[in-house]
Amino acid sequence: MARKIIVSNRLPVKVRRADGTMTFEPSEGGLATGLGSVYKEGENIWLGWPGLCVEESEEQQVITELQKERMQPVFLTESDIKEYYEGFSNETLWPTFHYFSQFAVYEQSYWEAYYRVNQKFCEQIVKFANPDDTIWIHDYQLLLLPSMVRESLPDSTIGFFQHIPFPSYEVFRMLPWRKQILQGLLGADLIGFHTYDDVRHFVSSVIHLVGLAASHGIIETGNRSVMVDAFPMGIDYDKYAQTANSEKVSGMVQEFQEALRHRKIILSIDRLDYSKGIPQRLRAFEMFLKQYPEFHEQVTLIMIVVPSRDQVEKYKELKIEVDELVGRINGLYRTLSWAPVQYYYHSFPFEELSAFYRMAHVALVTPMRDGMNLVCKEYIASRNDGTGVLILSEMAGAAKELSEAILINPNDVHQMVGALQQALIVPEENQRVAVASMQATVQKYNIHHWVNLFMDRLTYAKEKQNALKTTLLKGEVKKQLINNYQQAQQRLIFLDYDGTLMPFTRDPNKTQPDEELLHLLQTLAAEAANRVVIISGRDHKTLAKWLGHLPIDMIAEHGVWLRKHETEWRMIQNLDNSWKEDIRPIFEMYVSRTPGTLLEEKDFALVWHYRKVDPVLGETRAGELSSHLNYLIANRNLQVMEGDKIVEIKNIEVNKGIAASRWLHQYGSDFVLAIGDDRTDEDTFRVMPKDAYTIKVGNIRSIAKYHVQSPQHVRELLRQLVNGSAQ
Ligand code: GDG
Repeated sequence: MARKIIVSNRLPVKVRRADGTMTFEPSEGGLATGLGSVYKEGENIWLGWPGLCVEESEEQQVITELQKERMQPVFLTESDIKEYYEGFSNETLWPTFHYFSQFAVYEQSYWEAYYRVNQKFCEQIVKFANPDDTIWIHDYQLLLLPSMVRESLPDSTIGFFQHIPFPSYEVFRMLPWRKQILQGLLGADLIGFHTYDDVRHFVSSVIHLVGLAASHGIIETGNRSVMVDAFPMGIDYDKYAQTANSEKVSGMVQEFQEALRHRKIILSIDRLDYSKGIPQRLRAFEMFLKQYPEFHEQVTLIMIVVPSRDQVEKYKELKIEVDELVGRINGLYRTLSWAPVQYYYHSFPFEELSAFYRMAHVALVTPMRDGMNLVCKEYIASRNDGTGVLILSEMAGAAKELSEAILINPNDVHQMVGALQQALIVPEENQRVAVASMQATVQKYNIHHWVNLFMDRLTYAKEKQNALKTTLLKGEVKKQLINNYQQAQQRLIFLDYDGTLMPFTRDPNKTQPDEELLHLLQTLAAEAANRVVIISGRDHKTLAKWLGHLPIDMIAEHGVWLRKHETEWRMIQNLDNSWKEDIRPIFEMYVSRTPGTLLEEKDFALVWHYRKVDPVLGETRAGELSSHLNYLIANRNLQVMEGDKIVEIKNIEVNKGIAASRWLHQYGSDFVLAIGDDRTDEDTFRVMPKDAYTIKVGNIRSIAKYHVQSPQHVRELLRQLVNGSAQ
């Protein structure tokens, strides 16, 4: 039976070692709760690092204990943790992805460790997974894992979710290992982020850095399509709402309020991290106290900072800065009976946290960047009396959903001061309206909703992929093809040129055939039973120059020009090309507006090539040009086509299918093979007899029966036909 495997850097468990014995305690984070419904069922498991470097002699005990909770450990050494986790994950990726590139460390040994540890995870997965399992990988520590797993388990269903932001392409491109990272992720079937902005940034990076095409959240990788979408993560709403209502928490609220003399509470909770904007928040509070002395002794800022990554230099510096700021504010404003900032540098048990949420009049959540931020959602869920004010940074993913909060820019200290003042005087009635609306959102889009939504979309992505898939030409099918070839008396072989026999180059004029290809075509065509037809969109003069000396037939310009090798070139019919005079200036205008593009003029077609320009600009202009042309060609016998980085206009009677049919009618054959990569080759495939072998290059979406990955694979197949062996 297909299983589900959750993979994350940390397992949801706290393993501790005291006096030589180890203790195991499940950790009750939101993700663990949400995914509980997934990994605790059937044979499913959660795989990750247990959070402790264990001796080899202890490993078996850890495995046995964790297996009871359906977890499988990946053991990491101290140097793995130092270089992969603290190093590459937290000193390279974390700052870059949170727009703190100036803090990013580019260290080759960190990258190597990151690669090595991702491989360790992969080895563990492969040990436990079956080929058709569903694997859900989490977060930025494991960006290379999807492709590594894909290589070992090509048919598995792989989902990936990133919990932190994906930065704009302009920031992401600064990483020396940017391309490997994107390629690592593209092994997944579904890639999820918290917000649509993250999706956009990721897709744009893929388009620019990997050179793949994407539309409507689908990236075409050649042999698979990868879905990318936004899945804003939620919290375990009921747990927060119920705990806030519990007697124990009510008792705590009363006790704490008395201790704080019933002052208004502003609450701030984060892990120690520069992305959370803690110093900026303190400065805003300091300015607020300065500007609004009437609030002195009236409000207390409870600031909880949970220790985190304290081995990393930047975090040590941040800790010192926060300590100093708190000291300064309290030093300036405190009185005998009032400390403006109640600062805690430790974490609290869950119920005390709930009490803080319940008693806070204002939650001050002002990260500089945050993938989502769950603290603000937990605050909203805990407001059991329906009051409360949320001040929320627009740089947090949560701001997209909680638009009734007071949204601020954390770089604008004056705006934050204004928001604090406003929050403290908002009438209760207005508070209730905003809180009710936000509660409805947080309740509906809770953690269970998030898990189900992601899993459903993952199933859908895989189904869609399978439905469109042509079969990869390999193994038995390939042997059969070669067999049929060998037994045939008369063979007809249609081969497209660019993208099929030759890989694309940035300059279409530089794709002349290499020696190997010429030799291969020569050998193939020399066999008496073979008729080899090159069927291309190129102009006939170029084809004649490059391939004219070979004993092959040629169809040029999608079927305008035909040449049987025994005869001269001739045109398919009397076509009109007077339209070119009207249309050429439009193409010229696009060339003049878009440096790097060029106009190719064929006898009965005009082509605009944009392979060398920024891919997004190219697509945009191509769309403009196509609609411009489509408007002009109404009632004319012309057709506009968007191909691989080209826009082409040509006579409608011309297509590769019509041309290929002539050969099919004229030459009887008991073996027909057609190979092509382009949209225009679909016309060829369409007219082929039922028992023909039709092969698409580089993409699985096609009406062809089979696909191969690249021109290299086409050549390999042709070589095997010539040599009569399947490898
Ligand atoms: C990453 C992304 C994204 C905090 N103090 C205590 C305590 N906490 C709990 C909170 C909350 C969690 O820690 C913090 O979650 P956040 O979402 O706010 O932030 P990150 O840790 O940075 O998480 C973030 C998240 O992943 C999920 O995708 O939202 O953007 O950076 O649940 O309640 N819990 C207890 N005591 C504390 O003192 N018990």
